[in-house]
Amino acid sequence: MTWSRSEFEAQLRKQGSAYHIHHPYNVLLNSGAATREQIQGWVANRYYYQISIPIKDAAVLANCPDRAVRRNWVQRILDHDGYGEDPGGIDSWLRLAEAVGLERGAVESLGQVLPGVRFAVDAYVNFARRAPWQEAICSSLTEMFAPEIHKQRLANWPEHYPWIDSAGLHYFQSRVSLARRDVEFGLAFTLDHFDTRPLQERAIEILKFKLDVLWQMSDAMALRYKVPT
Ligand code: AHQ
Repeated sequence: MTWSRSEFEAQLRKQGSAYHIHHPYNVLLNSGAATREQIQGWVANRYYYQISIPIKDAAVLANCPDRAVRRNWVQRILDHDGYGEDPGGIDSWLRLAEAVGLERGAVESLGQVLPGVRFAVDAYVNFARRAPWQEAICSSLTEMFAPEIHKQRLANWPEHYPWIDSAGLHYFQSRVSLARRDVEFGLAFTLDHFDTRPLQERAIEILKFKLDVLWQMSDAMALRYKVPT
């Protein structure tokens, strides 16, 4: 029996209980108890995710013959790589890196990126390369839960980590509205495209895969930076 549109959306949103906002690493970061090393390790490792997003989105475009979808999706690459005067999200992440006491060059060298982080991120990029482009669009829907995690950082980090220059938090601020904009398109597309019960179940499976990508990244970092899980 095919889920109604609202039931399908509810089933997607229900997966939020597995979002990495609930991972002990994220809980620690927002509790104020994270050490400088745990924060620096997280920023240096997450950089690999950030530089991989435009590659992932370019893979979606490369597989997508639908001009209207490409016109919307291409914006995501510009959001990260920058466009014109806007240096973009990857540059903002490097500003975050400097704000937490890391050297730009050291972060760009990827020298601290853990195998488990690299493999999880590469699994996401390779999924976007290999899967039908409609499935890759669906996999971005972990962003349904992203505004909350960015707002949480903006609310907690300045109070808990006064040593972090608040200008470095600009990336989180920018993502609150960009994630909402991304989800507006991605969710509507997913609700339209996955229109039989088997396809709807597949969409849930895809979302669970991407939730595992994010969770695994935090697991790898928790092991290396001694965050109890
Ligand atoms: O900064 C993030 C970002 O640019 C994206 C793009 C999107 C995608 O295409 O999968 N997902 C995503 C996410 C970003 N930040 C993560 C965070 O916790 O800071 C959350 C992540 C996501 O929810 O998928």
